[in-house]
Amino acid sequence: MFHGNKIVVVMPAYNAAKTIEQTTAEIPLDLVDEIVVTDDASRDETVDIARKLGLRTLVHKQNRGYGGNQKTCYTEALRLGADVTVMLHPDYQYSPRLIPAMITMITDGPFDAVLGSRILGGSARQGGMPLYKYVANRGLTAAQNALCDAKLSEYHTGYRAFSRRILETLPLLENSDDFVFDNQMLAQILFSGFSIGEISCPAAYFEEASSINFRRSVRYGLGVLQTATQFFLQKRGLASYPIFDAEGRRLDPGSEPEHVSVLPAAADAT
Ligand SMILES: Nc1nc2c(ncn2[C@@H]2O[C@H](COP(=O)(O)OP(=O)(O)O)[C@@H](O)[C@H]2O)c(=O)[nH]1
Ligand SMILES: [Mg+2]
Repeated sequence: MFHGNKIVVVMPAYNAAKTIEQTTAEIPLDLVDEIVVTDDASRDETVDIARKLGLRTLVHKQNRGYGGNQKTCYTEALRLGADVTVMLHPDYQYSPRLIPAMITMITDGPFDAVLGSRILGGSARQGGMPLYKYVANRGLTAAQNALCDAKLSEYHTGYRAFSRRILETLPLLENSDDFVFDNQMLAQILFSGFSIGEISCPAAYFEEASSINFRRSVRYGLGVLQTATQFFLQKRGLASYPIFDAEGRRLDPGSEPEHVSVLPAAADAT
C-alpha cells in the first residue's frame, strides 16, 4: 500500500527467463502489494521461474501477442483492486527502483498516467539504443505530438503507471493484440483528456532486453502513424474509430477468460 492506495505491478512476459528474477529483485516490496506476471506462451522457463519467485502467474494457453498480454495484465490488476497499476517489462531494461517516484505522481500528484521516458535526460544512445530505433523514436514522437496536439518526449517506452480510472474507463478491448496496443492506449488517454506525467528513466540495451527485429519495428511504426492519424481525424469530427468510442468495449474484471490459467506460487517459492 502507498498512502492508502493498492499498488499492483504487472509484467507482460515473453521468453523472459533470463531477466525476470533480476527485475523482480529490484521491485520495492514495501509499497507494492502484488506482482502479476502474464506469460504469453513463452518457449523458455519464464513460468517456472515466476512461480518459484512467488509471483502471481497467469499463462496464456496460446500466444496472443503483446497487446493481448496487456489486456490480461490490466484485467487482473482491476480484479485485484489496484488503485495504481505499473506496467514493467520483465527484461530488466527499465529500473524498477523508480516505481515509488512514478506512483507518487499519481497518488499524490496531478497525473492519471506516468511514463518512464528513455528520451528525457538524453542518455538513450549511451544506454545502447540502436541508432535506427532512436531515429524512429524521435521521428514518430514528433509526428504524434503534432497530430495529437501533445508534448511527450516519447510514446514507446515499456514502463508506465496508470490510475484505476484509466483502466476502468478506456475501451481497451477495442485495441490491437499486437505491439501497437501500447500506442493506442496512450492515444486514448490523450483523447479522453487524462493527464500524463513523465520521469526520466535510463534504459539498458543488451541481447535479452531487446528482441524485436527490424521488420516488426517497421510494422509497429506504421501502426503508430495510423493511430495518430485516426486521433487527428476523430478529434475534428472527420471520422470515427472504435478505439476512441466512449461506448467501446472495456476490460471486464468480472469475467473469467477462457484463454488464461492462473497458477499458484510454487511450493518451494522463495
Ligand atoms: N506477448 C509477446 N510479447 C513479446 C513478443 N516479442 C517481444 N515481446 C515482449 O515485448 C516487450 C518489448 O520487446 P523488446 O524486444 O524488449 O523491445 P525493445 O526493448 O523496445 O527493443 C518485451 O517485454 C518482450 O517480452 C511476442 O511475440 N509476444
Ligand atoms: Mg525490451
